[in-house]
Amino acid sequence: MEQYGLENIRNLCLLSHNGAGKTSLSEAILFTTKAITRLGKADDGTTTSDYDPDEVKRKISLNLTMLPCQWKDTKINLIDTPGYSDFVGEVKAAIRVSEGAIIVICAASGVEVGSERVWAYSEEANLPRLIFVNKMDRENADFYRTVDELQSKFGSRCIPMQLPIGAQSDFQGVVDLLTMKSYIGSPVKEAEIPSSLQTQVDSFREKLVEAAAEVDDRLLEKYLGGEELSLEELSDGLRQATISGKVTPILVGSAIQNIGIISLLDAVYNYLPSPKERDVVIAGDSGKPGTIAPSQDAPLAALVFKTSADPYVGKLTYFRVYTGAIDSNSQVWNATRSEAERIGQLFVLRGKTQEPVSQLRTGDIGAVAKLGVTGTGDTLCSRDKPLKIAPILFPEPIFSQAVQPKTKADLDKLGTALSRLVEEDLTLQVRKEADTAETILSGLGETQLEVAAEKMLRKFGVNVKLDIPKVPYKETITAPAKAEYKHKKQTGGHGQYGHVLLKLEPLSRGSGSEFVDKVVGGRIPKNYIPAVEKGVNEGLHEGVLAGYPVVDIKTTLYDGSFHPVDSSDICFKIAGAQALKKGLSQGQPILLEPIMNIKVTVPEDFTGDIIGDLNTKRARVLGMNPEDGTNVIEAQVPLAEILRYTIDLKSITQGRASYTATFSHYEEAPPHVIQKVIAER
Ligand SMILES: Nc1nc2c(ncn2[C@@H]2O[C@H](COP(=O)(O)OP(=O)(O)O)[C@@H](O)[C@H]2O)c(=O)[nH]1
Ligand SMILES: [Mg+2]
Repeated sequence: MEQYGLENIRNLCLLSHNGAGKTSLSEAILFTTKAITRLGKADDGTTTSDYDPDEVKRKISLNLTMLPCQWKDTKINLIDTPGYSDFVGEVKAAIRVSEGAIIVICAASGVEVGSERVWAYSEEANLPRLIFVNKMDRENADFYRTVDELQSKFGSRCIPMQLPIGAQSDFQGVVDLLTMKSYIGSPVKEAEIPSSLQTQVDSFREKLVEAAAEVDDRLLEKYLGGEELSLEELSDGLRQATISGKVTPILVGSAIQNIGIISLLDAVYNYLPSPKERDVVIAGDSGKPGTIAPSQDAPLAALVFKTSADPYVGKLTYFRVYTGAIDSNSQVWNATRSEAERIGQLFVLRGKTQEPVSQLRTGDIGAVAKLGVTGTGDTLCSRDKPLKIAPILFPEPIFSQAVQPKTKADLDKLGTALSRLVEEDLTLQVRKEADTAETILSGLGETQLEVAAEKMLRKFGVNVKLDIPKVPYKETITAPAKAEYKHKKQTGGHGQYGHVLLKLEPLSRGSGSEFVDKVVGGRIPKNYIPAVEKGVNEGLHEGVLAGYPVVDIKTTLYDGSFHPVDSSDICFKIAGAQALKKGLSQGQPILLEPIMNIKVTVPEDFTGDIIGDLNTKRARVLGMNPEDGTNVIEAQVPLAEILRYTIDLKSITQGRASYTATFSHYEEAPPHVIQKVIAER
């Protein structure tokens, strides 16, 4: 097995809007580097990357996929990622373990919202990147329009280092502005620069040379002095500029036609950093982050960035080594959980293929099966020198569905299946809603939850239906009321007798419920009082309006009577519950609904549309804070109105907005809502 030095590794993720061609490009890269011998097609579900049955079925990527290959003397750990916003958890994990990224842009569709999003993520992560303008062969492909759009959205640092030769059905190849050579066709042939392109080539080369010279004073001086810079100097300058983020080189090609791939690989090789050039961010002592240098000689530190669960293969743990090395059949220390972990056979994954390896060294990425305690985000290290690598920050769930098992057998296996899913995808969360007795699965969007449900069936044989969650309404009274109930029965032997008088009073919102015993003179013996309270409390579980729990109420037991032989706990419990029911009906009951605080972050142009939509949702807008180009709208809105808000927001803004919601308080529901809820009950 070949081992790669730190300088000879590139951990590289492909990022973009869904459909720009990442998966097709990853396939072309594997083919060009001879990691595979047949070029699969995304549309046929035959790519190395989209091997998962759910991906094949939907013809989109749902998971990050490791696709290592070799270019020259360097190992490229290529990571394909999904473009849908529902799956950003995978994108975040891929970015976290990469030193560089290729942002793929469709030459016909331009810079779409998903690409703006991943651009922002790579900015956050300080990730050097290249832009690949793909699909130059497509109808409507326009390189120069795309470059203008890139520069207006991401700034003038986006600079072409190639120009296309021809476009659409006439797309033939690329001109490299650094080497000043043309490469056409597939397999690629070197050619003359077409004379028709000369003016453009000269003008774009000028800009590239200037940008490459600017990062280095010595080069700049030479350049300003009118001296010609050598290819090596230019290349060095461009490398520095790219790694420092001052320049993002734009390359061009067609994944489907396998054009521009060699130049792209050369650019990855020449201009993107190796693991050696990035310090490792660790969670230092006392929680303060620090950095350490990546080193092969240091003790082991590896970050787990993905866990996949398979009922047959078992659990597969993906990790990246940041310092030291990890060996097959060894023992390591999980610093996150403070537990030892046995490592079996190590693998390098390429799509679904697992290649066994004996060791993985600094900078490299691999996987291991069947770990015991380890989960995504954990650090594996040496017990003598424990440390924690800064964990991956995943977004909080914003969309929830109720999970309903179809049969009793499905119900029995539901818990296990759900905990596996949540282990695999840290953007999913499961909880039991006590008030509605529903199991709630939350995530980032509808597609993600649908895929999760399909996975449960396919992998764990659990059949579920997803539904909009019930709103946990509550009930209360608005007027004081008195109620009396006498439970009296004469059957055969000795009878039943319990008699109570209750006073009910409304309490302020958020007070809960209170029970007070004001019985005097032993009119109900002390030992029966707890039974009355129990009856009242049970009665409070189901209100008289629509069966929702009753809150914010004070119940006073002030009188009653008993029978020396026929009275019992159970009789007083029944009397308490029944008296409460009568009292609730007389207390002008109302329905309370949960109100949420929401914060919507939206581009300024959409502010009006968002406010308009919120107004149709019975929202109270509390404030607006403009922040360079975006607006943060704060509002209170009933939960019932925003159960599908992610979907609404996406359609209003084409995915340009995001929001968070937290519970605020309960509030009286308006009459039309009460009527609807009662009718549904
Ligand atoms: N014409 C053309 N189509 C492409 C090219 N690259 C990808 N596609 C098509 O674009 C669609 C989405 O491709 P895919 O690789 O799945 O995109 P991803 O979502 O970014 O992974 C598929 O129908 C591909 O066949 C290209 O270079 N030229
Ligand atoms: Mg894809």
